[in-house]
This record gives sequence, C-alpha cells and structure tokens, in this order.
Amino acid sequence: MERSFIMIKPDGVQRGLVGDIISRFETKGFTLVGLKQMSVSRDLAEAHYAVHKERPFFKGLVDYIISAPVVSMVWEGDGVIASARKLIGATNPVEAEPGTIRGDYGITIGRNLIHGSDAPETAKSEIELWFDEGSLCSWEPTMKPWLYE
Ligand code: IDP
Ligand code: MG
Repeated sequence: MERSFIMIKPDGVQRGLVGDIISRFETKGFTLVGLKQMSVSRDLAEAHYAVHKERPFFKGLVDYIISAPVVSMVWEGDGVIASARKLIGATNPVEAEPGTIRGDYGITIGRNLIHGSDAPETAKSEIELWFDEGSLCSWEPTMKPWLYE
C-alpha cells in the first residue's frame, strides 16, 4: 500500500489547525501509520528542502520550518501521494481551490501550512529522513472493506 510523508508546518500548529488537518486525511479514508510533534533541527530542514537550496526563498523557508514545532506524519492508502496533494491544494494559497487545506486557511506562499510528498521516490526518501525504521505502525483498519472494493 502506498505511503506519503505529510508535515503540518509551524503555522498550522500555532494556528490550532492540527486537529482539522488530521481529520481531513482520516475522513478521506487514509490510514495514519506515523505521527509525532517535534522541533526540527536546521540540518533536517535543510536536508528535507535540499532540492530548493539554490532558490532565493531557501533560507527563509528553513527559518520558518524550524521556528516552532511541526507535526510529521505518514499516511497510507491507495493513491495517497497524489490524493494528499489534492487535499493540500496549490503551493500558493492564493491559487489553491476552496475546500483544500491551503485554499481554506492560507494567504501567502511563505506560510502555506502543510507539506506533502510529490512522487513515490520523494515519499520514500522523506519517510526515511523523518522517521526511524521500525517506528511506523502498520495496522489494518476494520473499515477497510468499506473503503476498497
Ligand atoms: P510544495 O510544498 O507545494 O511541494 P514547492 O515548490 O516544492 O511546493 O516548495 C516547497 C515550499 O517552499 C513551499 O511549500 C513553500 O513553503 C516554500 N516556497 C516555495 N516557493 C516560495 C516562494 O516563492 N516564497 C516563499 N516560500 C516559498
Ligand atoms: Mg515540493
């Protein structure tokens, strides 16, 4: 079953949106297999966003991610990587559709509330970066026959 790394960024935590955001993934039908609130080191934030290290916003982005706790999660389900990106909405909240997390709660690209892996390879590497091997909890929801044909 596919897995995605999802992180509620410091603004989502500070604004009290953790419960709402988790609820959106839960009610969609995805399965939570990893969850932790944590302070992020500069090294970890830089490694996570290494692909953007030459971009002008990189330092501000890293400063933002380490400025307050984040909630790191791994969600599981068929198509969860692409589906989570849809639940999250466009990178710039001004362009994100109403009904998406960024569309409902965000105003600016520099405070866009949440991260979601963008492809199977990045999901795998991000899960390895953020979670120790063996710390994820695989389980079989009893409602599975009501979610999958
Ligand atoms: P994504 O989070 O939707 O995958 P990316 O383009 O991969 O978007 O950018 C990673 C993160 O970098 C964004 O979520 C946002 O927090 C930040 N970011 C991207 N572009 C800008 C910008 O122009 N100004 C400030 N922050 C930015
Ligand atoms: Mg990205």
